[in-house]
Amino acid sequence: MGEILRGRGLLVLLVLVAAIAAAVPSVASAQATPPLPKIVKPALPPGTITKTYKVPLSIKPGQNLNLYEYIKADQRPSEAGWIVGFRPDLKLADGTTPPVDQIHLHHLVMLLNRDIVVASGEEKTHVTLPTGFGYPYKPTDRLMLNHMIHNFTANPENVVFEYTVDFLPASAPAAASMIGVQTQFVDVEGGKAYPVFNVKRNAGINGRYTYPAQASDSLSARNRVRVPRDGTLVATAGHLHPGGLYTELFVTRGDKTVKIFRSNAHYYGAAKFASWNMSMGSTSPDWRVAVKKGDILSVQVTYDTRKSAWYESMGISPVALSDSPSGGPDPFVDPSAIDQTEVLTHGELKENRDYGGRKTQGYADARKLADGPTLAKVKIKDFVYKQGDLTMPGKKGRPPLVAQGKSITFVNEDPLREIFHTVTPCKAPCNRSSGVSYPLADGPQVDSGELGFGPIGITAAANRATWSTPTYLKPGTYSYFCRIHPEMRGAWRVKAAKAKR
Ligand SMILES: [Cu+2]
Repeated sequence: MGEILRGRGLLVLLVLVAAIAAAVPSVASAQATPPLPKIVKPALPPGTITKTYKVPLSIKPGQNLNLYEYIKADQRPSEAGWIVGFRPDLKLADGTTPPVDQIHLHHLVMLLNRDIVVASGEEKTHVTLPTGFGYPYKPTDRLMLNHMIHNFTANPENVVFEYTVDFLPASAPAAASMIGVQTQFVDVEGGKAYPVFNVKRNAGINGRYTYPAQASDSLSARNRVRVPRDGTLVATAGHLHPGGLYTELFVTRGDKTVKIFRSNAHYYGAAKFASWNMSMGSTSPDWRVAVKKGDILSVQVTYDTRKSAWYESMGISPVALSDSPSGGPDPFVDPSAIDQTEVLTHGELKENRDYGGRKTQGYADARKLADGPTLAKVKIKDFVYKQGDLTMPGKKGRPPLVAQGKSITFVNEDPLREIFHTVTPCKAPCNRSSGVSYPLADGPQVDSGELGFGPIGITAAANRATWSTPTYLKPGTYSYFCRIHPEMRGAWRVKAAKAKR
């Protein structure tokens, strides 16, 4: 993605992304979840310095953009050495942590020169390499942050990306015996700058959908990475989105494939499978897998599809590969010698706990409202659906009508390169409070996509401003929300064709 970078300093690249992870459901589930693993942190080498750096960022109302910027000299270690640990966080300017349903960290990726070092999302998995391994670092390296911070509100915000680094200076005696690692970025949508795919409700088998294995385009093999040298894999943890159950990492040599780690999403609280309130299982400090140049690493991810569709989902298992072989079992000789124990890097985060779904006076039940006007077009402007918005009193709030067999076209008239909106059906009345699990995409399986524009291939934008409802919908009142701004709710109504009089 370096080619698209321009300018100096703060680089506002319009890659937009989208996210949404937030649009998720509130659903208790009887399905058994894996037991919660222990929180384990490898010992830090003697002489390691732990320091938190702050990168202030201004975000626009409703922003959901994929942006890049250089980390300045005073925002990073000033001497050469080894990065052995990394913990991301996002704060408001006053030092408090915003609730995830208001300011949401869709993803952040640290790039050292052209290599991804670490990546995280709202689950904020910590990276601590096994003792003795580190990412080599020099102050002259180019260090960049790729972040997508999603502002669910219509207000501008000043936020601070905070990252804490465990850093072993090259001058420390322990540095002499360190072994370098590089991250192999194994991603189900590898090679895409905005690597997402959609999960339809009820897709897969028995409410579980595994991507790309069950996708019709699974032969594209974007989920593979060739190991560049003989070495040892020393750490991995999965990244997925709400609704995700686990990622699985494999290694293939010749015609043999061995699973080397499964990273489960460990959900907390009542909204299981439907929120960011989870921690990802990571490898234990003694996990090692010896690999050879030319081996293929691949990943797949499994989502629960019983309650909701999951738009713009991810499945990634970045894995640290040592610079030189440093031991570990050969997976093709003795796969049972690979330690499959999962550990957690942190527990429940309080900012992920507001599931939403509470009763509120804020929204009408559109099923009980009188008919609005028959319209061919509904504008979306200033974060409001101009006819049938559930927050609008009086006639403006009544659902617009469309005759069965016809369409209503929604048109985004907010700034199309900055503010994307969606029309995403949710089960009526869809009038409860917003949170990390509400609303869900649990209505008819249609979706507008993100109405707006951005660079093709690196953006979440649909690259159109309009979307028309399908003509096959049966008579009824259809409620919907915006996946980018879940407090935006609306409805339209399909009327049965009249019998001739
Ligand atoms: Cu919106």
